[in-house]
Parts: sequence; C-alpha cells; structure tokens
Amino acid sequence: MFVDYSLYLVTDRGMLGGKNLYKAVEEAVRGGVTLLQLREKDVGSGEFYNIAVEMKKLAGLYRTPLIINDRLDIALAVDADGLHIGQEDLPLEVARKLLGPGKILGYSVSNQAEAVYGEENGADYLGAGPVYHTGSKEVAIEPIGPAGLKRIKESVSIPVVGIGGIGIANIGEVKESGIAGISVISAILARRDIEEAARELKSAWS
Ligand code: TZP
Ligand code: MG
Repeated sequence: MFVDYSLYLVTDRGMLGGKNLYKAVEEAVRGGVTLLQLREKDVGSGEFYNIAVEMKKLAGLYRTPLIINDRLDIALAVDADGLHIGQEDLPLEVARKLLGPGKILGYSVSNQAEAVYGEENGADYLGAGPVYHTGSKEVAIEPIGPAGLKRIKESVSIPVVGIGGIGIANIGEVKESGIAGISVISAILARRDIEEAARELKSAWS
C-alpha cells in the first residue's frame, strides 16, 4: 500500500480549545494533511471506539489513511488502516501478528538500536523523536535533533517520520535529514486557522 507520510497529523483534543475534533481534523485534511493518527489518552474503550468509528468515516471521505494510537483492539474493531505503538506498548511482533500483513504498523523510536529493531520486527514506518522539546507530551528523552533524526533515517530502509516540536520554524532543517515526513500535533491543532496551518506546513515541506 502506498502511503504518503509527508504531513502526518496526530490528534489531541486537549489542544483544540473547545473546537470540535472532527471539524478540526476535516480542516487539517483540507489543508493538506496526508495521514491521520487518532491518539486518545484517558478515555474509556467505549468512547475511544465511538470516536474511532466517526473518524474512520471522515478519513474515508477524504481518502486519508487512519492510524490508531496504542490500541490494537480499536484499530481492528473499526478496520482502521493501521496502528501506531511505542516502546511501552504491545511487543511489536505481537502487534504485527495480530494486525495482519495488510495494515500499516508504526513504531516510536528514539535511537538507532530501536529503529533497527523496529524494521526487523514488522514496523512499516518509524516515528522518530522527540526531535525538539515539546509541550504536547511528557517525554523523558532528550531531543534527538535533526542530527539524531538523520542517524535513525540512515540506519533503516523503511520510512521515518520526525515527531516532537516540529513546526514552520524548523521544518527546513528537519527536511534536510532526508526523512519521509513530519508528524505534528500543536503546529496544526493549536492554531486558530487549522486549514491554513496545514497548508503552510505542506508548502514548506514541498
Ligand atoms: N510523541 C513524541 S513527541 C509527541 C508525541 C506524541 C508530541 C508531538 O506534539 P507536537 O505538538 O507536534 O510537539
Ligand atoms: Mg503508545
């Protein structure tokens, strides 16, 4: 399956200042987001499922692949296009086996050893970071910077997307690392004009 990783939006309802999640995501997709990840922390399974069902409809309307964060059961239940897991989630090879070969499996990494492990154990792409300091997630790891991103990219042959603190101010040096795309929360969702924010990032990337 061809996947365009260039502008990958990760959701966070906490960033929206009361704005409707679906409306925000629709604006982002209209602005050029190529891939969506539904990331819901602190919600029950029922609520996560309901949101995922609606998000799947929206993603389908715009032919944008939908990836579910952390929850394999939700990804399977809504027939999402894929799952994204990190170092503390289900073991990668277990997720790969249960998800099946036809779905996209993403894996969060911060160094080359994790990246190589990811490639060898079934990941289709890697989310590498945090590239910069971010206020969107509590991360214990020091930012890897564009240089760390480049080292990770060069250690594998699967697509790598950068994540963490990426925005219009640093997108140039991130792109120079040769990666497939950027993954962002606040640079799109915390902006008042979401569609415009996505459009700016899109054109800066290309
Ligand atoms: N994983 C590593 S950093 C991060 C996640 C989910 C947050 C990215 O958010 P932002 O606002 O683009 O820095
Ligand atoms: Mg996780």
